[in-house]
Amino acid sequence: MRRLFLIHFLIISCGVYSATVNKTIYINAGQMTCFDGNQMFYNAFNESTVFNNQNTQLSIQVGDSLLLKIINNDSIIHGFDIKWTNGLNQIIPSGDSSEIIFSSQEVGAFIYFDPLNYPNNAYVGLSGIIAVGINTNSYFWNIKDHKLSWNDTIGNGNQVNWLSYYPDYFTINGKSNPNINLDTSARVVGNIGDTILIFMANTGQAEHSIHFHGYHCEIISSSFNANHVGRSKDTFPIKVMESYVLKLIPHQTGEYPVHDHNLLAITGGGLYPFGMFLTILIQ
Ligand SMILES: [Cu+2]
Repeated sequence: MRRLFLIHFLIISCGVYSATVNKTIYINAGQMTCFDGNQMFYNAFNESTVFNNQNTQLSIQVGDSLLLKIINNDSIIHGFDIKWTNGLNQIIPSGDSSEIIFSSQEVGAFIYFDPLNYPNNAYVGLSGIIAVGINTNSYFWNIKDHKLSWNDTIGNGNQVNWLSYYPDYFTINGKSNPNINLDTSARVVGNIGDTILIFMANTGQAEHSIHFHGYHCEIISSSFNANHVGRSKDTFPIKVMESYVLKLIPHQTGEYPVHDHNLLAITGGGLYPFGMFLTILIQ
């Protein structure tokens, strides 16, 4: 009751609508099962102590405050940070927790991740998206690449040589084709004229290039190149830890593919087309 009153007071006194969003996420360890049944060591930020290889999608409005509690449910020390912010860097021992407050005055796709032992902990799963400025037609693509044999190596506490990284599994929101089309937070379904927002981040360790068939999108936020905002294109190169917010206003009906133009990333375990491949359905 007191908190509600406080929020109303803030709204009135500031003259803008802003809210505090409370969330708790858990750092879990587990196994990711690939489309072909292969398994690899994995970590993720989940909404409960039950492991799931899809990181929690966090979403707020411009000006909102995200009050985030991070609980380390893993057996080793972890960290927490948000890319392109200063001073948040947290260290969280096993069984311990930390709280942070995050807000942004601009639309954006912010990457939250574990900065410890970088990039190993972020690579084995601990990297997700905070979407700022969502609308009712918002979708989220957390893009990751994996080298199956390396995840267990890292999970066992050993080092890998990133100069020889050659990934063999590729996921969006922890899923690959065809399962990614079943993820309603990822697969765009809409109508002509809708204003659709796509919050996209590359939290893997390889570069990608996302190609839309049938439609162009306008960049409304770019983490690496602010001067690219306003560009309308159908292909979006996305570097490691880069993010975009894209606006899509469909002009035609149909079902069109979206995929990585690096065709390696449309494979899984060497098999095509079990990687970064989904479709957009406009009715
Ligand atoms: Cu293409």
